[in-house]
Amino acid sequence: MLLCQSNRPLGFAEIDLAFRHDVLKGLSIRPRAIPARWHYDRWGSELFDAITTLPEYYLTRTERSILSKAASEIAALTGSGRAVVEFGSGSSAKTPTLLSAVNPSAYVPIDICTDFLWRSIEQLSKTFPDLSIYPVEGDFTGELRLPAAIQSMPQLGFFPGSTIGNFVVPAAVDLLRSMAATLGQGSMLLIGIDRLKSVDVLLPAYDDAQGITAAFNLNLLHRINSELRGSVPVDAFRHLVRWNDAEERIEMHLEAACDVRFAVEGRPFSMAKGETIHTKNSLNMGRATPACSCVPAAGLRSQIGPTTRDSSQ
Ligand code: SAH
Ligand code: AVI
Repeated sequence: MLLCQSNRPLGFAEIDLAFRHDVLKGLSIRPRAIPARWHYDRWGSELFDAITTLPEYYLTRTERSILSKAASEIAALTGSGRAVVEFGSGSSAKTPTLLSAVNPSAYVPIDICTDFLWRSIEQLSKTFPDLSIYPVEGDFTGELRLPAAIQSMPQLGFFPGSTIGNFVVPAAVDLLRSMAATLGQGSMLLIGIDRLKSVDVLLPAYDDAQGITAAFNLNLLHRINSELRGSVPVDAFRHLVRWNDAEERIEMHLEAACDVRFAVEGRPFSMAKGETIHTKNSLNMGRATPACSCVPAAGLRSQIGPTTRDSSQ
């Protein structure tokens, strides 16, 4: 965990246009690559939720345990009464631990997956019936305008899940700058970042025995077919996970198992057997990945961290 000090949301139509743009561009460039954020339609979010409970995916249980252990340390630094703004809230599964510790004045979950966002806050409002919740549907890679009701409140950004690891270093710095701009002067940001560990632990975390992560990755192709008039032969692709030693990162790809031809939004594409679409990076805090250096580079001041080690990390 790192705790540091420190528009306009995209609507439905703009998110659709951004998806179309990123897919058409990503299939045209070499190497082919589509940003990781498009994994999260409703089904992708359900699958990610299933991933968080897999024995191989240690990140969620480890981060939960660190949050519980560090709760009073975090609360002492933040004080109470801040509005908690969560970037990429998903199922908000880790949020109750933080909310209970910091006694917030409001909660603002931000997510690109609208369906999931609303379902999650329904659950959360049962646990915290007196808490004001202001959901924001949008893409956190740009500066967002937060709800007027919280603008006069001191804010605490929350960015768990090692989602920052999905961004290579220059993009991670830009992302933190945007988040700082979204939160405004005097805010704090709590970031959860995974530590570098053995490849024998990392690879299965992204290539589990039950094939849930494979389904999560392949779902991107189903999404292209249903939302962008695609004819991608999904069965002709396989989930491929690689350790990139030079960049010290896990990479997720979709590999063509044979020569394929398909169309997306009326545009023809062909891929030769073995060609891949790069769909995600997961970088950890390690030697070649100075995740901590992103914090000062983005103009933020580090307060604590990297903090707690957990025996299961
Ligand atoms: N915070 C949760 C969920 C992490 S999964 C946890 O720690 O378990 C990543 C979440 O971020 C997903 O819910 C996804 O929909 C969301 N997300 C990914 N990229 C995003 C973006 N660019 N803008 C907004 N939300 C994004
Ligand atoms: C939330 N997040 C940053 C996950 C990760 O570890 O990269 C997403 C994920 N995708 C597949 N497995 C996990």
